[in-house]
Amino acid sequence: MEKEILNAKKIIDDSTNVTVLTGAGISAESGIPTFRGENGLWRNFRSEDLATPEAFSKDPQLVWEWYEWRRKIVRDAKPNPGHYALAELENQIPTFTLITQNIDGLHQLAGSRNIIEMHGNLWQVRCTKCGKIEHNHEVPFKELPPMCNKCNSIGRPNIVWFGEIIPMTIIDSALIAIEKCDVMLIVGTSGVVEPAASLGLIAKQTGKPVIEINLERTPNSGLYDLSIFGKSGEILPLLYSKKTHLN
Ligand code: BJW
Ligand code: ZN
Repeated sequence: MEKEILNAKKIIDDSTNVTVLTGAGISAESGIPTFRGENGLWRNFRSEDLATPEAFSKDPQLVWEWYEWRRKIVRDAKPNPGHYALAELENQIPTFTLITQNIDGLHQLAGSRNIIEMHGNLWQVRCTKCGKIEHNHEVPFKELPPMCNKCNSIGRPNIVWFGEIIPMTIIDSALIAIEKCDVMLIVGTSGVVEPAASLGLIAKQTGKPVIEINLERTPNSGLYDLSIFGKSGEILPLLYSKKTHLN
């Protein structure tokens, strides 16, 4: 593993434009359950049963209770060394883009700035009728489901569910970041949910080196230039040179 880490470090050191894609694995060491691990279950429901517009139409209360449970976990969580390492990398590299599938906001808390949230944000509620988006940090909610303060219709999480389309502006920004980067890092994602799963492959097809950091192999592992298996909170801090801003 030491050899892979040195190789990855060299590629990153030689880069002036880095794009990173993160998934639930980077927040695992902060105590936030991943989706496809055994800890990803809530009351015996899988995320695929709850993160859909159909589940919300059928039982909005149930879906909101799931999100309320997750909001409590995230409220009590702190960024871990993996999040901080990416924030530090952003300080050291002239152009840096962080594409995340996570909705937990821990990258922002760690200090990352240029972030593209592909799947939305846990702290935003969107009105199902007028579309107004409100920031809401209540845990627990004063009323569940939360209602729109403009038109009093039911609110939903401002999150992209299965079968829903990610706004084109977000996909475009992610593709531009990939097109312009010198290297792409893929951290803590199982690589099964599209379209995020294809981003690393797009980078690869356009000739960019792609480095994966994941606890275990994924279906895409063999396709990348370098795979480093282990905890992202332990590996990411090893991947950048500890430069001061003066040199
Ligand atoms: C560690 C670690 C440590 C642990 N250190 N690592 C093409 C083919 C087939 C299907 C589709 C397709 N295109 C679209 C689809 C349908 C669907 C899809 O992809 N389904 C698949 C399951 C097959 N995609 C969609 O519906 C998307 N919409 C779309 O494409 O619209 C157009 C369209 C619509 C309909 C048909 C066709 C086209 C929208 C996807 C939205 C995903 N939303 C979710 C949930 C909502 C958010 C929420 O409530 O949180 O987002 S799903 C869930 O999975 C969540 C995550 O962001 C996402 C990805 O999961 P992630 O991050 O990879 O987590 P895990 O748990 O899977 O993996 C964690 C990894 O970390 C593991 O590998 C561990 O080993 C590792 N790990 N500890 C490092 N310490
Ligand atoms: Zn409204």
